[in-house]
Parts: sequence; C-alpha cells; structure tokens
Amino acid sequence: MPPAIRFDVLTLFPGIFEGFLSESVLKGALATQKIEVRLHNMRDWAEDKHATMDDRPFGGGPGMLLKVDRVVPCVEEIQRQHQSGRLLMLTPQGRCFNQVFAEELATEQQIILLCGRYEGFDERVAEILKPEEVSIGDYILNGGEVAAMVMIETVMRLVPEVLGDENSNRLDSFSTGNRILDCAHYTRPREYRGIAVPEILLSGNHAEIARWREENSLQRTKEKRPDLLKSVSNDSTLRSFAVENK
Ligand code: 6GU
Repeated sequence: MPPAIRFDVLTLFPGIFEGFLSESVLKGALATQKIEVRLHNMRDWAEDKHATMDDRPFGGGPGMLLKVDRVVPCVEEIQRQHQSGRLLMLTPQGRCFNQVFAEELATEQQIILLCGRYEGFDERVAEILKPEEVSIGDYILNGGEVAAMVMIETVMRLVPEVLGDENSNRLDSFSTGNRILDCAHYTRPREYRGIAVPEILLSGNHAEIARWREENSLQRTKEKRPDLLKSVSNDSTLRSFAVENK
C-alpha cells in the first residue's frame, strides 16, 4: 500500500526536521510507510550551491527576503511530480491552523509545505503560485519549519492506522464539533501524597464513569478555557451547560 499521505517540505534548513522525524510516532509511521515526508533543500535548485537565496528588500528596511526566482522553480518541480497536491505557504500572515483545518488536510494525498525564513517571501511568490497561506498562531517564529512540524504532527495523527486503536477512538478536544476539553485521567498508584483517584473510576460501572467523564470535561472547560463555551456549537448538552453557567 502506498502511503496515505505525502508531505513535501521545502526549506533552507532540512536538518531542523531530523530529530523530529526519527523518534516515536513519526518514526513508526514513516518506517511502516503509513505516511511519507520528503525534505527538499531549496538551495539544491540553485546551480551554484553558494547561490544567494535571499536578498535585501527594494525600498529599504530591515531583513532579507527569499528570492522569487529561487523559490518558484523549486515549488513548480515538486508540483509536477503530483497533480493533486495542496500547496501551503507558511507565514505569520496566513489563515490560522487548527484541528478542523487539520482534519480537512488529512483527506489529501499530498501536501506541499513551503517554509519561509528571514522577513518572508518576495510578494510575487504568492502571486505566481497562489498558495494557501497558513500560520500556526499569533506570534513570530524565525521561519516556517517549526510550523511545518506542528502541521505534519497534527495531520499525521488523523491518518487511519497511524495511532493505535486506543488513541484513535478517543474523541479529542477540538475535533469537528467538539469544543470541550478532554476529561482528567489517572493511573496507578490509587493514592499519592494524600490525593486519591476519584472513586467512581475504580467502580467498574461504565455508565457512571462515562457520565463522570462528561461532567469533568465540561467543568474543566469552564475553568481552563471558558472562551470555548462562548462559541458553543449545536451540541445540546453543551448549549444547556453553557447557558446554566453563564
Ligand atoms: Cl507559519 N511562520 C513564521 N515565521 N512565524 C509564524 C508562523 C509561521 N506561524 C506563526 N508564527
């Protein structure tokens, strides 16, 4: 079976991804070919390996920009290898990445992640390639590499068979329509420093446990992320909880 999803990452610093791809869940998913990650050093497209990839902005100002005539040919060659690929440009100006966006991406066969550096890209990169611009939050990173790792990790977990049953069956916080946090979890020992595990979890009564977990989730959301309850979806339990606790 071919990998369910292939990520092509275009970067000037492929080494940043090494540890990330060689440990734990990612390592396993790559070894078993559930997913594929190809790293492309944009510098390799320059005939001269010392070729400059960046240049000073016209009009002055701080920082350097990635050159349009270096970036565009790399992306176009990767695109030629795949017809269906979705091109994402990582930039703090982009649409904010979240779980719903990740679920949408997990249905794709190929995702191209174009990582910016320095002050960003020459504007014509976006004009020519028309990528979807994506950010992972309202703060500034040195480049798109860490954002690309965040996206790869979030999306790959949603690919069937990547996680064991135990995890994949769990309704994670923030997945579609799910705007409440996960409940509290406990393992042995039953008591530590005078703090006991909630008795109900030891009862073996699965209906009661399920009820406790649901209530605990709602309570935790109210305490830790009340903002989530303000944007309550059409879930009736949630809606009544939000109203009761206004
Ligand atoms: Cl995708 N890139 C950079 N440089 N900074 C970011 C970001 C991306 N997302 C949030 N901050």
